Amino acid sequence: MSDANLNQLWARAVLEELVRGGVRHAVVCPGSRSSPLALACVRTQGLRTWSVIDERSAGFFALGLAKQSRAPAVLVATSGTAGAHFYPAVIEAAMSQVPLVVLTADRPLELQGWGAPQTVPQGRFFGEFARLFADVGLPEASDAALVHLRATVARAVSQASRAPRGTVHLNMQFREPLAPTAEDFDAEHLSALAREGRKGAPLTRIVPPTRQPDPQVLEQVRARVADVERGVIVCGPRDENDGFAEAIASLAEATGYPVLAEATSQARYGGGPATVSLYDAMLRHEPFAKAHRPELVLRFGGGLTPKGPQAWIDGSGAEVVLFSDEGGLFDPAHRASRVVEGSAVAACEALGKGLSRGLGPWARSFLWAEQWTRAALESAFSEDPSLTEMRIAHDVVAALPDGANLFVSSSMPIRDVDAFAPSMGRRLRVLANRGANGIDGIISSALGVAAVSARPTVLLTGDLAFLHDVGGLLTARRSGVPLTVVVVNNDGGGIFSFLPIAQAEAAQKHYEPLWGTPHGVDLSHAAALYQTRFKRPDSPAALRAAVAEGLKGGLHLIEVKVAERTKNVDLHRQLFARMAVSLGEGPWL
Ligand SMILES: Cc1ncc(C[n+]2csc(CCOP(=O)(O)OP(=O)(O)O)c2C)c(N)n1
Repeated sequence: MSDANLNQLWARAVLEELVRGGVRHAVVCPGSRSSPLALACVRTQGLRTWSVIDERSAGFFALGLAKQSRAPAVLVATSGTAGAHFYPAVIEAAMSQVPLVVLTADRPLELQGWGAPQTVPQGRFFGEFARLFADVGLPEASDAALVHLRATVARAVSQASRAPRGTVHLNMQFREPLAPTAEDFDAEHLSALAREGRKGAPLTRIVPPTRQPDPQVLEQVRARVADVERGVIVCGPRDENDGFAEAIASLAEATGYPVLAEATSQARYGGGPATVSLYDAMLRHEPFAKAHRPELVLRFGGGLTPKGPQAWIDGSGAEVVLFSDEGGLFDPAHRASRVVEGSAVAACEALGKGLSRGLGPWARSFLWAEQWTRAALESAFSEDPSLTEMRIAHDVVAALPDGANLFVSSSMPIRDVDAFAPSMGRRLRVLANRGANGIDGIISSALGVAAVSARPTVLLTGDLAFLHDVGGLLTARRSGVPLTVVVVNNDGGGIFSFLPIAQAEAAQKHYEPLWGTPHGVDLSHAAALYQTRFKRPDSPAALRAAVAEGLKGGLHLIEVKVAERTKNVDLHRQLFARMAVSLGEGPWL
């Protein structure tokens, strides 16, 4: 299709370069100034365009798309405050290395700074959270301008996709006409390079160095591993879909080290025989924790969600080696004596070379503890059929089929999945927004994951996180993407009941209005507003049935009302204690 006007040509060049740079999904928010970009999105081959009304939801939806597909997604907003609503998603993307390309449409230079409507300074909207910002200037029908535009876009998408991945922001000015009305403009004299770029390839392909870990350092670490029997492998949050579970399983077999696998590490569900999931409970047993202090810790991914096990590692006095795919320094306690950058999978392969220790008494002691704590957990659940927050986390995970995706909101749901939903043979992809631990954009993020996955996706969320992004249900309804949302409704922020603020005498009368924040919202009304199928199960069997129904397709909201928040704290303590007690008095090794 030929370009009706210069804006069309300009916007087409941008989207062509993005697709040639690897972008496959565009999330477009409605607006007038962004019309050339919106039209270019739907007209560009190889790009799927999603329409999202609320820019904050759009930002997180794009984050979910990119998190799941591991490829950059593009976001389009009109001028004014619109693009600013991408900010929280941009922050999460920066903190968890997710590639995004933001395009904000802007008024032309002559309208800026003089009170024109919907005109605000949009340069560097996202401050240090953007890996690159460029104001690409006004459309111009010249070779120099178009080739520069194409090169700038090619550079931007490459910047978003190279380590450390994150957001790039291009601000794009457009004069009228914004609609595709025919207009005379001098395109005939343009070179083929300016008009079409390099068909099938970006104008400039920037090839970053392959990020292989340093072989010499790996050899030094490998030598330490060969010397030390009391080592552990610790896997924190990591989204990559690159055979990590298999690589870790082989490393465990080679080193004889147990694998403490966080729920969102992609090494727990479908992990190998050395997988330890219930470490939170077992490390609460002080004599057990003391007897199992490691001498060497091989850490992968981010820090562990539960504080206790992370503190156990940090306080163990062990030599800690941190493997960081993209250079992120997840070590606030400064315990790592080395940080080895580059592919974690490649590191695992190199570290295991020539070693074949197998799972001996040291690893088996952890695995034995895993069995006992698991038996205690299961027997507690079989004795009491009430739907506690821990039980919901456990049962939702257990209800998922092989290959399913689970998105989990921050605060108690992620902690409960980590603590009470042990590994199983089925492989699951478990994701959470743990870059900044926000409770914002959760429905939209999960929906983005679902949108690019052929497998079913379930979201497990707290009620405040749900209400924070309830507009995400609008995105869900309009997109037709299947999603099952399970809300643990404790009528407010349950996590705060575990913190000292809940006990502070001087803050008592302010606790509920400022921290507990009960809302009394009947979630069935949200389901009615967004035309979502709704269930409110009151038993584990009913919950499993509701999840099974959701997995068949469509948009489902499942609300589980749970015990009051203070009681939840006691229930957690009791279950943790019961699991820890199952380890007996030792000696274990
Ligand atoms: C955007 C954002 N605002 C505020 C917070 C602080 N915060 C952490 S947990 C939490 C409460 C979450 O409540 P809910 O989603 O119901 O989960 P629960 O704690 O009950 O499990 C809040 C407000 C945050 N993490 N992110």
